[in-house]
Amino acid sequence: MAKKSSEKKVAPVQQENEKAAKLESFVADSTGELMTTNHGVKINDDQNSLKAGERGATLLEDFILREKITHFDHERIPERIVHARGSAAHGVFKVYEDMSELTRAAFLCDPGAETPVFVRFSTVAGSRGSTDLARDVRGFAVKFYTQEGNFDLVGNNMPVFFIQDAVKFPDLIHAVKPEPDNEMPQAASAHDTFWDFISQMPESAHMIMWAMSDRALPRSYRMMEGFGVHTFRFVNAKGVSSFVKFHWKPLLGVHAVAWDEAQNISGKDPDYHRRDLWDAIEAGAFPEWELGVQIVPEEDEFKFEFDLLDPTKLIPEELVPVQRIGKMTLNRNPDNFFAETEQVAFHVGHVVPGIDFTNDPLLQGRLFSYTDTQLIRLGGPNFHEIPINRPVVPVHNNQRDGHMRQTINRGKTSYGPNGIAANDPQQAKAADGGFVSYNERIDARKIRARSRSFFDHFSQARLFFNSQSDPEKNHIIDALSFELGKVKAVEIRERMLAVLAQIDKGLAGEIAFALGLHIPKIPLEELNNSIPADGDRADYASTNPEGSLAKSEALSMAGTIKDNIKTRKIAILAADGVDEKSLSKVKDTLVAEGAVVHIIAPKLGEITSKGDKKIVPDESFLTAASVLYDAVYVPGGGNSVATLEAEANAVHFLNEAFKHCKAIAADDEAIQVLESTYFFKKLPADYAKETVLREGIIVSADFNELASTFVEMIALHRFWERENPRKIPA
Ligand code: HDD
Repeated sequence: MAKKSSEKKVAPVQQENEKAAKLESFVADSTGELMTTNHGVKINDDQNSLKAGERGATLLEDFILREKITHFDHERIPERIVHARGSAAHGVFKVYEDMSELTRAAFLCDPGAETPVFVRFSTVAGSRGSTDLARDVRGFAVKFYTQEGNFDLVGNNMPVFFIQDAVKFPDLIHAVKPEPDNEMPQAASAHDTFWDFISQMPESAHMIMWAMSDRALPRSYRMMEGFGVHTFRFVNAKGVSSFVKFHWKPLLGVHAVAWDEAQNISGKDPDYHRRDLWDAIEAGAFPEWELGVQIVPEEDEFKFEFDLLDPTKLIPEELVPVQRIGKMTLNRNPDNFFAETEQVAFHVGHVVPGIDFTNDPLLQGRLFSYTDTQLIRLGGPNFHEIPINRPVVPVHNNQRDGHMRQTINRGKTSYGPNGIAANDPQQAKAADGGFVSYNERIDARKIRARSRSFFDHFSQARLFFNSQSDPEKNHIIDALSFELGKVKAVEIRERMLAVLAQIDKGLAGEIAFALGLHIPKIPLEELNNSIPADGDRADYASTNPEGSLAKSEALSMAGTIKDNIKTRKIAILAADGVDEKSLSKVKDTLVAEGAVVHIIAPKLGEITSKGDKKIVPDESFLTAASVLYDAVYVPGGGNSVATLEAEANAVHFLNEAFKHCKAIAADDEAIQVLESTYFFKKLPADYAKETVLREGIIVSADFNELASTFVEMIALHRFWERENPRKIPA
């Protein structure tokens, strides 16, 4: 008997919102149901095709076979040309205070309103099946289902972009994607075509510093900042506009992994970020971000050393502070990856009254691209009718027909003005929520050119580099040495050195050393090769002013939130004979602090503690890897310690955790296991006097002290100072 639909699982309360309720009407759940064709006919045999005799040929008449195979043949759609690999979640957004002085956007004016959101995070260059941990920019696209229609904030985890004009976007993407003759390398910027392009486009210098920094290797999507990148406009009910930059600030802080670790994670778990997001939401540890805005009054447009319309520039937070105006919480995983995550169609042009565009030439080009791409990717002009893309408010206009049209528009008229239907649907007055474009004054000649105010290509790249902590600077140097080391053409490497020398001579010098090259002297007017055929080089020369700000704290991740261990993954290494008290004392403290703890043993099944208690490990050394955890603890227990000490995988686990600068704790009894590692052997003979033996390593017989110090260490995320000198085996 088929189960009644009323028996279906009901979503928990915190997952309810208007969009979730609307999606529910499209959800199909086959629990307890009988199998049918797409036309509702019940299927009796889904194992065999219809044949002319038992051993005969298949009959064309077999509509069940034909329907099934045909559907299968058409299951794939083109992947996104960029940001192909992503994962998404549902959630809600709430503004803290009424923002109506700045914007008439209703969802930003009512602190009581809860706006449903759907957020998709992504890498940029890799294909759908590539790894999450590629060195790359991350997409951070938010669809707000507001009462005035959808607002999409289609941003990245970096506040600037590679290019200043959308006309160069296809060139940028062709350069970074795998090379066209052999489709190599996948999901990586470390190859000739990318750096060939970048080395001729000094406007990329600032973004390159971000892309080569640890920002390109997030520990988690939940620990990334997001940025709208462009300067947008807020417009209030009186028509007064101010410039606005959007920010997302993660409440878990901004954290990254090490490059060596990222490369390992890509092998051990290419779905690392996807899994992390999914698991956190399933566990009820809902990721949260505050929405921040930097506001610049219209009259201050020309007050800065850079042009607000230039997407390769940020507004330093020291000049214009970020006001936190609301909070977004992701609280529900999608039901179906394809239907929701793959079919969601973001568009930077989806704005609501109160939010408007500026003339940033990158933004202007994007306004064309996003609808255009959905036409091929989702197959026609009705992609807005796909459930995930529908607004929560009704849609009424005179657009009709087209592939896969779902709406059954009633009535005779699909034009306006009309007399037959009393002119419905009627246009909305501004007072009734009609969108009115900002009344910007424009008095200009048509011109195909770049504004001279965009030609300072290096001062913010230098500001970024100077604002980094020493470990972060080292990581940038290592990243550039790696990337350019993968470039085959020496001329490209040399050109890049000349570009980097404009940012910082020390930086360029270190990379030149790693590459075994000298920095060529290329004058500023010859660095930029992105000039029109009739252009005069001098008109397109980069400028390189000093810049009045030496440092901006907000650009470094060093000072980020480090006060909790919520959702951090901790490994406990154990074997038969483990001291159960030593294990559970620390485990309980970690779990109470919100961490996720896995017991890792030589094999799956059960281990037996010293006191004969059965413990079920979560992973074995075969399935787990140090790079998938934030910290590691080794409990006591004579036999367990002896097993781990002799277990190469356990020792490797610790060595690797050390190399990646993670917190390590051990029960005093388990000190032998640490002594099997390479890093512990180097301690002075009298090390036992202190419990914290060196940065991020604690050994103690006092479980309370051990657990609480371990928690503080894990909260610090990493002990990057361990990398000095940066030559650590694993
Ligand atoms: Fe874009 C997708 C972000 C410049 C053209 N872009 C896409 C996505 C994000 C961004 C997050 C994935 C959305 C999703 O998850 O579905 N893009 C940016 C940012 C940019 C930017 C922050 C610079 C500030 N993009 C940009 C330019 C163009 C495009 C200049 C073209 C002129 N972007 C696209 C696209 C994509 C896209 C081809 C591919 C899939 C899609 O739109 O839906 O239209």
